[in-house]
Amino acid sequence: MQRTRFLMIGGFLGAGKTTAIARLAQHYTDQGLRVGLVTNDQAYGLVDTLNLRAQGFHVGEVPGACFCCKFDELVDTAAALGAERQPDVILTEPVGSCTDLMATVLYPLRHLFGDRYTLGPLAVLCKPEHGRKILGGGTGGFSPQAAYIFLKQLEEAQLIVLNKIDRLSASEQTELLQLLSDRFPEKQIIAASGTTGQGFDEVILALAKDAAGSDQTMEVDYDTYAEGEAALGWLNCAVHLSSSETAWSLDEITQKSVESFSRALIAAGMEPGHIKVLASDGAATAVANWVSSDAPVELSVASLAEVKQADVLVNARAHGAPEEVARHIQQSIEELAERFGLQCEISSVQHFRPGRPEPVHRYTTPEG
Ligand SMILES: Nc1nc2c(ncn2[C@@H]2O[C@H](COP(=O)(O)OP(=O)(O)O)[C@@H](O)[C@H]2O)c(=O)[nH]1
Ligand SMILES: [Mg+2]
Repeated sequence: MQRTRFLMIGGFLGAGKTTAIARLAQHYTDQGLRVGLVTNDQAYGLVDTLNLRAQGFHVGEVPGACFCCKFDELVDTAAALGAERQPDVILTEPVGSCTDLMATVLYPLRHLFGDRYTLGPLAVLCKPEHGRKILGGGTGGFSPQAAYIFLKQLEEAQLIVLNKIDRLSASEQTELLQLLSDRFPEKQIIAASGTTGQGFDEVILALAKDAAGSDQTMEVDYDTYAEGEAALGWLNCAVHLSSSETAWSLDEITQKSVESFSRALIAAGMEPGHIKVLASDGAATAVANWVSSDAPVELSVASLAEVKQADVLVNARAHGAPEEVARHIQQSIEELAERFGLQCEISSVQHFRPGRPEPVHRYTTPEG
């Protein structure tokens, strides 16, 4: 049996993983390969899954906890992608607050399911918005424990991709590359943009190589890791917006909703990891994102649709208490709806701090 290439693209919340995975999936599809994707999050009702499916990809999801805590579900979800025909490539996106993926997912996968999968190098995207501050010795507006996770993700990478270079000046790019190579002198580092495709030829070449071997897995202080995750508030909810008379721009409302969240969270001093909203009337889809207090809100998928109703999915991860994240976001969406004369029904609200990671497997060497 031909084995499936298993690739994992990690990186912090909002680093550009979903965008990069969509680009890579399109590349492999254009090569005539069959591609499957797996998304992952601590919550249920994932913007990423719907976003990638709306782009026509074959997507499975592992919601409710990180891959390491749901290893068996990851294996089952990857297998289910091959129910009709085995994929040539599976691209996986771990939740952006997760680290220690070599020891808890990739080594166990190779050891236990090496007959099914060949592993590419673990690629980790460096998010420039927080990278400059955290690599420079700060915490980027997060707790020191959350900054610890950011750095551990890069430390275990077999390939580092400095992402979003299209929005960096030449001097910012040079500074970030220097900070990365000073800290990780042994690693391959590629400057790229998931949006424009710059640098992706090099990323694709690197992903085609075998994963570099190492004798030991990275040391991780699980108390610090757990505190870092618990310092983040998670909010997912579904909202139905409707109007009885006039149609409205789905893109404008999607963008404005994230802008209103950003104003509320900035006023409350809560740094965003990633705030994302996907809105759909069933036919057209719009997605807007906000990834850092000093970055603008972006409409990453435009629908160009005028609608009278839409289902809106909100996934918010920010530094602070989950009840506060939930309160600010619910209040903002209600105010926005009122301002635009829309009816607003909020449902499926979940808010929580991620629990302590309890990996199913943790290998201390590649073999066990
Ligand atoms: N300018 C720019 N924006 C990007 C790039 N990659 C992702 N983004 C934006 O960053 C935000 C978060 O991207 P996403 O792929 O959802 O990040 P994830 O949380 O790591 O999956 C979205 O607004 C994307 O459009 C990039 O290379 N350049
Ligand atoms: Mg994502």
